[in-house]
Formats: sequence, structure tokens, C-alpha cells
Amino acid sequence: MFNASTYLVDTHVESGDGDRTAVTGPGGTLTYSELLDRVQRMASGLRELGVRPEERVMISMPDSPDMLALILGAMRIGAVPVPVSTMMTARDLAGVLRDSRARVLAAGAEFAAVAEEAAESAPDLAVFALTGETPPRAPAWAQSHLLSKIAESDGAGDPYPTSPDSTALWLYTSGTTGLPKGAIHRHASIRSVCETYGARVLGIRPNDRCLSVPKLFFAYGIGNSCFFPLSAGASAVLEPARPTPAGIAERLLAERPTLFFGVPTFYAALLSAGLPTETFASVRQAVSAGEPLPAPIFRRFAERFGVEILDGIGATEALHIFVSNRPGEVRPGATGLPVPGYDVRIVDDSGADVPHGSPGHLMVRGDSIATGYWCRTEVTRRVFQGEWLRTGDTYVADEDGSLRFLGRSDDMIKAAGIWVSPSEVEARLLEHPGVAQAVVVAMPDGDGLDKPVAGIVRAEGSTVTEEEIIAFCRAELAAFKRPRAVLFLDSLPTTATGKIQRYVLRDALRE
Ligand code: 3SK
Repeated sequence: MFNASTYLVDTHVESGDGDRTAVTGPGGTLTYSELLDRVQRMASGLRELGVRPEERVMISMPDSPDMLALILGAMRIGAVPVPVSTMMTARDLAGVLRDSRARVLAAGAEFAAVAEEAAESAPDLAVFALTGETPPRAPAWAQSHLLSKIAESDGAGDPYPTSPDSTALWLYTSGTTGLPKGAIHRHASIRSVCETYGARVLGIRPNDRCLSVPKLFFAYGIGNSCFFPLSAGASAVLEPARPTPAGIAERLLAERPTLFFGVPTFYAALLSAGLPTETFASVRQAVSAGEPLPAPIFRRFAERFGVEILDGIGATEALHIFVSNRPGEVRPGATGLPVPGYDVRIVDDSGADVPHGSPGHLMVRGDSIATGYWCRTEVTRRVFQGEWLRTGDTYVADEDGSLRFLGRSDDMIKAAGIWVSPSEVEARLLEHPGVAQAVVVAMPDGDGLDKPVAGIVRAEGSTVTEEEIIAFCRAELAAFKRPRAVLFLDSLPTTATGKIQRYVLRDALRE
């Protein structure tokens, strides 16, 4: 038997570390012994509600000790926690409720109105648990303060005998396009990401304190704020509020984390926020994923705050990061080397390995790859190919084996028959002092041939012109790579995870 909740919590209590802090932040502090007690109560409370092994428990809550305990409590009884974005509309939430056939929806009071509307069209939902007052229009069966009631349960909360292959968790992903798909993860995959990226790249240790900008409902966030700290007997700092540079800076100064996790867009925002130099003084390592970290952001952050950002790439389907730079050996602008425990291949359209140094589709295999998407056979077969996961990213291996991102496989631009990497052009654009953010997409010219076009958010006070930007690119890039036109924008369209939605800009340009 193997149960991820006992691996993450009970082991520390059993080895005499029960008094160490497991989780802290504005939502309260729990030692490992207190967390175990809370997890056992959640487990037995869910059982009393009639939740059975393998049934889904959907969770839409702000990051808090209760959310952590509910996730682990559901895993403990062999049920399947499904943390979902608190930014979903009622329509989106209803869609994933119906798709997952969740028995329970646990919603934070602040999301009650959306949850209430969604719950109305989810026929398999038996329990709608609110962490605050029941809103006036809630269905009769909605139960206010249910989480507190669950947490008062005094049942034993003993673990269900799950196997390493039992389902532990589902995470919905839509990528940058398409309908959300539930990626199915095993109990053993949780231990696997802790033993690979957590232990062998981050070198996480008991005195670490982890603060993550991405929330627990993201694969990136649940690794950063649950799996890695708890696997090492370290502490998670949970921030319930929507992240802003000022709010995160306050948390950094109050909680003194040693590991900080963000995404490139947020690092750019931190750099523009005029924060004191000592804001990151406690941080031994910053981490970036979600999209490639441009070299200028890496350099400016190191100069400004004296902290190295470790760039890596993960996928919801892989549970966490599988290619990463290594501490102290970062190659700015490159994603790095496969994480120990993972193998990668770069293949052409027919699935054959490309010659070293040629671009191709990135495939990865490792123990943490999901078993597939729930009820989505066709797309599962396309994405999960035997042991290999097709990431949908185009990569090239440099001389030293380091992998460099060229774009999403479908974002690459072929201009005059030659591949143009949007991220290469974007990196050049970001070197211009008048450019705060940049995105490059393909737009057909008068002959219907794709050409690179840039969408730009000017830096504050900048009046840089289209001609100046194009000339700046031309000075350093091959002529065919320069943007043929520049569109000035107030902000870039991004997903909830901060990934740039290139297709929104593409669609806008084609209208
Ligand atoms: O997008 C990523 O790079 C990522 C990293 C860790 C876990 C999950 C994801 C999607």
C-alpha cells in the first residue's frame, strides 16, 4: 500500500518531527502534528458525508491550511481531490463539475455565487460545501460552514489502502486553447516529483520555507506549496490573496521564505514595482516555469535583487518540472537539462529523432507522467504515446545538451520558408528599454504568406515608435526574423497561469 497523504504528513510525526511548522501564512499556522490531526478530521468528515474511494471532491478555495488538509484528507480515504481555479466563471466550473461527475464541491465563501450557479447544473453533485455563510439563493442542500463541520469530525481518519497506482489527484488543463481535460495522477507520481525535481534539483531540506505565486490549484503550485515542502519536513507559506507585487513583497518580508516560485510575467511585474533591494534577502533560490524566462529578465532580477532564477519547464500532464537549469549553473535564455529521472527526445512530425541541433517536438518520459485524460480517449492517444508524453513544444538541443525553447509547436512561424522562433524575437524586443512586454505571432501578408508581427506593451513613459522597434530588431536579428509590423497594446492577453495567449492576438490581427 502507498498513500501520498501518509508519505507527506504521517512520516514526519512518526519520526519525531511533529512540532515542526508544516504550513503558515495569513490563514494560520499548523505543525506537522496539527496538520495530521486536521487531515484525519477532513478524511473522516468526508467519509461521514458518504464520499467513497475514487469519488471526486472538487475544491475551489483560496490557498489555506484548510484547503491543504482537504486535499490530503480526500487522498487519504482514496477519494480524488480536484482543485480547480478560483478564477473560473460559473459556466466553466459547471463544465468541469459535470465532466468529473464530482460528488462534492467545496467552495470558499468568496466564490459562493459562482459555485452556486455552477452547482445548479451539476446533477452528480451531492454535497455543496461552503466555507462561509450560505448565500440566499443556494440550493437547499448547500451546507454553510461545512468545512468547519467536516473538520470537527472525530472519526479515526485512517488511510484507505491505496496502491502506488491508485488515482490520487486530477488536475484540469486546457493549455492555451481547447476544452479543459482532467489529467489523472497516481499516488506514486507525487512521491516521484518530490524525489526528482524536489530533492535532486531544488535540494529541498527541512529548514526551507516555500512561497509560491502560482496557487495550489495549478500543478506548478501544488508541487511548490504542498508536495515539495511536506516531503522534506519543510514549511509551506500559503498566501490566500490574489498575487500582486506589493502583496507578495509583504509576504516575503514577513515570512522570510528560502524558496520562491513565480512565472516570467510576475518576475517582470516585480522588477517594475520599485520594491526595496532587500525584498528577496531570505531567498536562496528563485524558480520560474510556465513559459520560458527571457534572459533580460533573468539578468535584471539577479542585478536588482541578487537572486538567481532557475528556469524550467513542466506540464500539468507531467505533474511538475522535467527539464530545468541547475542551481549555480544557469544558462540565461535556455531551459536547461532533463531533471534526473526523466528522459527527453526531440522528434520530427513522423516521430523520428531529429539530428542533434535541429528543432523538433519535445517528448518526455518519467514516472510522474499522468495515466491519461479522463474520458478523452482521442486526445489521450495523441498526447500520451506509450511511455512518452508529447509536450506540444518545439525545442532544440544546444552543443552542451541544454534545451532551448523555440515556441509552441503550433506557434512557430515559417517566414520565407525558414523557421522563426517567436521567443527569439521576443527576447530581442525585451532588450529595448522602451519595451515592457512583447509577443510575436504570425500574420499573413498580402500574398497570404506568414510574417512575424509584434504586439508590444511600452515601458512606462516610453514613446518608442514602430520604425524604431523594427530597426532595433534588424540590427541584431537576421532580416527575415524582424517583425514586419508592431501593434502597441495596453496589456498582453494571458491565461490564468500567466501564459501569453498568442491565439488571441493572432485572431485580433486577422479580424
Ligand atoms: O508550465 C509549466 O512549466 C509547469 C511547471 C510545473 C508544473 C506544471 C506546469 C504546467
